[in-house]
Amino acid sequence: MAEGSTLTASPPVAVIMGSQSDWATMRHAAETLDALAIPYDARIVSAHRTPDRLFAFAKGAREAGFRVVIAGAGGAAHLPGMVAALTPLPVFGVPVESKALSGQDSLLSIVQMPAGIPVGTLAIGRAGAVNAALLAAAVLALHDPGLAGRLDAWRTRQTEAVADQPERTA
Ligand code: RP5
Repeated sequence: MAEGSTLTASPPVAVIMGSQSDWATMRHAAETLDALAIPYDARIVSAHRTPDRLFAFAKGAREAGFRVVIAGAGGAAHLPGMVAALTPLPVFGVPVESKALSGQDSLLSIVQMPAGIPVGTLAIGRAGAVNAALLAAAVLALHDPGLAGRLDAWRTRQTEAVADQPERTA
C-alpha cells in the first residue's frame, strides 16, 4: 500500500497484458505507477490463449479490490474489450505495436468498441502505456488526496524538465 493512500488494502490497479512480449511496452505503465507510488498487480491474461484465465480475472476483478484495469494487447487485441464486457471497472486499453501492422491493428481492435461497453483507448506503444497509468492515477486521485499531491508533483517535475531552448545537436 502506498504511503498516503486511503483506497484499499489490495492493489488498486491491475496491469494485464496478452503476452510476455507485451511487457516491453507495458513496463512503461508499471514504471509510471511506481513513480507515483501506486501499487499494482501485473499479470499475463490472454484473451485467446488463456480465455478461462481472462474470465476468472475479469469476473472477479472488482471483488479482488481493483479499481482500474490497464490492459495492453497487440494484433487481434480483444483483451481490453473482453475485460470491459465482464467487469464494471474502468478499463484503459493500450494498443501494443505489432510487427505486421505497426500497431494499427491493435489500435483499431481496441478503440472500435460498440456503444455500451467502453474501453478508454490510449496511443500505440510507450506513450499509451505511460498515459494509461497517468489516467489510472487521475481516477484514483479523485478520492485520494495523497495521490493527488503526488500526481501534481509529477506534472510539475515534467514541466520543469522542459528546456526553453533546444540543444543544438548535430
Ligand atoms: C497478443 O498477441 C498479445 O497481446 C501480443 O501483443 C500478440 C503477440 O503475442 P506473442 O505471439 O508475442 O506471444 O495476444
